Amino acid sequence: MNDVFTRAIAQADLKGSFLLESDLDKLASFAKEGVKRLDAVAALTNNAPAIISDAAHKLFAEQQELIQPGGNAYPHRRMAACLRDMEIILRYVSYALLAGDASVLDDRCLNGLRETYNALGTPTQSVARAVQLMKDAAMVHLKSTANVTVGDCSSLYSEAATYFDKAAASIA
Ligand code: PEB
Repeated sequence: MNDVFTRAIAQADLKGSFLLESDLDKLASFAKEGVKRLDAVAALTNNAPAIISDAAHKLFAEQQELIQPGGNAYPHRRMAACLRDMEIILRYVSYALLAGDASVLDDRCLNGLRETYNALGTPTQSVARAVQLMKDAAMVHLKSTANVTVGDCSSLYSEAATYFDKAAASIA
């Protein structure tokens, strides 16, 4: 598992070099913007139940066959597994956003996940759609200015979006 610091070190070490000034500039900006990042991670963490239930309601409204007999989210045991999976994916997205690096999401969550779903008979397109719907719900909370100092967080929004997109693309 990497974060922006360990990744910079690994890349410099591969070349046997000190960190370049440009590397240090990037790390300085990561540190300077750190409070924004922590606020963004807190927005995902504190609103996780709302993000998951909002996305799940939309998914099951769009794809009602999932919750009917024979559907992959029927009966309650499978519904519970589905909501749990959404929570796991959101949790790893929040870790990636904290680290500023997708490796924790890749290595501990997405690696082999599509194959797992294929083996379970869980429709991968539906899981990918659930992730996209979580992204939409998460963006509303990320962009909320309640209880935070208002600033320019556009690069954090797009970074967070890339983690959701990566998860959806790797499952679909
Ligand atoms: C991945 N999901 C399920 C299983 C596993 C995962 C390993 C099988 C074992 C179990 O049931 O616990 N586990 C999960 C994950 C990690 C992990 C992400 C990452 C570290 O360790 N069904 C739907 C929806 C979708 C869904 C489309 C969006 O109709 C999910 C939610 N996952 C779903 C369901 C099951 C499951 C298991 C329904 C149960 C399938 C079954 O038992 O038939």
